[in-house]
Amino acid sequence: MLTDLLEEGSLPHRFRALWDEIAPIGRDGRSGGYLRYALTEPELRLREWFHEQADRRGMPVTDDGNGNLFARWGDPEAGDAVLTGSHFDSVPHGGAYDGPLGIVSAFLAVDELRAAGVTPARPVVIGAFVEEEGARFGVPCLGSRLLTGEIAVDRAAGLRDADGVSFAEALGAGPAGARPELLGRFAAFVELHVEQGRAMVDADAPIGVASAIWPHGRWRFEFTGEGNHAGTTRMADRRDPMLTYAFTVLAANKEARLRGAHATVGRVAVEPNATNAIPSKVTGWLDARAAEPETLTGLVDAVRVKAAERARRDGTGVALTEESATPLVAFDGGLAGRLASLLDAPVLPTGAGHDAGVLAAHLPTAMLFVRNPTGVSHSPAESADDVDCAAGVTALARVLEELTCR
Ligand code: HGY
Ligand code: MN
Ligand code: MN
Ligand code: MN
Repeated sequence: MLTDLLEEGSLPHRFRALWDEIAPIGRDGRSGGYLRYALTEPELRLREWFHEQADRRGMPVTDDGNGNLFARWGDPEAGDAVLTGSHFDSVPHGGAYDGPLGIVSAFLAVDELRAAGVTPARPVVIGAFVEEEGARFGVPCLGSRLLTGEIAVDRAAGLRDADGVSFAEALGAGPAGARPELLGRFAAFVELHVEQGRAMVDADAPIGVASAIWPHGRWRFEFTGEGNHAGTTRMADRRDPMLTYAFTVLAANKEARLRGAHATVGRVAVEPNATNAIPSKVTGWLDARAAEPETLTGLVDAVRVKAAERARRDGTGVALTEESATPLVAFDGGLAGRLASLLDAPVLPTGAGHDAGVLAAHLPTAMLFVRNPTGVSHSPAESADDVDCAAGVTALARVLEELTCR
């Protein structure tokens, strides 16, 4: 076993031992990626694991009524808590580290502080946020948006997965929505996350601190045409939405490159989805991101205009709906600077969205990144070295001590 290769009792060894408890949960045998959709069997098992870890440490767990879990260490009356943690859910066939690394590291950081005899002057709370990826119900950071009141309860409750199951049904109750009395008891939030890129490799640093999250969003394009027989319909008589869709994907790619932005169409639905039928409808989801808000707006507008122009030419229809949008998140500069100097770590922006990006509008928030050797994420190939993960635990422990004991 790999664990035998690491020095017995060392932090990398302890990280690996705890990590191996969850590594098999939700892993797809064929792709090696993870199918940990919110509130489905694998993620529910991870929630049970969360309760077990908290129970083992005498940390009471509360659920905010939105599907977010919170485990507390320390006296709740001692003051506002320092929140840490992340999410369990994954994108389809996603990586092992995106999300769970922040939760496993938080439990180990509490262990490190206890072993050092630290008694926090204010509580430490470990959070597990529901549906961060939006892979099941379509809206990313659904749990943190509910907690902060950023999404209407009715809209969240009615979101449905591919099988038509609503979020409320999956949760087993209508989400509680905004919990200002709970949110108000947090003094700060620090999310540790595997880096989703190669900046730490390039900086030759195991740990980094986030400065900002690029503005980004998701837009649903619905292309409609005339379903017909693939074999008997002349090319000149067709109104084929697949053509308009394909052109729009190419346009998004070109417009993004022109602007130094990022555009991805990774999900498409075709009706009736038959090899020998011209589609009647093609739905494509655009994920667009850019360093500045005006660049993002310009990109989406350009793609919308190009799609409409092509639709006129193809005799098809096109409808565009914004499904979610996250503005530029500039993390608390004072906090980021304080943590960067504490950890002697570089500060860098990210194009990836996080629950920290939602909470940053409501309380002082920071992110710690753990080096990802290849930078690959949202893929079975996502990885992180145990030694770097252990460095992440140590960094998080130091940050929690800094924020709870001073
Ligand atoms: O999509 C994102 O940026 C994040 O990983 N959920
Ligand atoms: Mn992700
Ligand atoms: Mn994530
Ligand atoms: Mn996140």
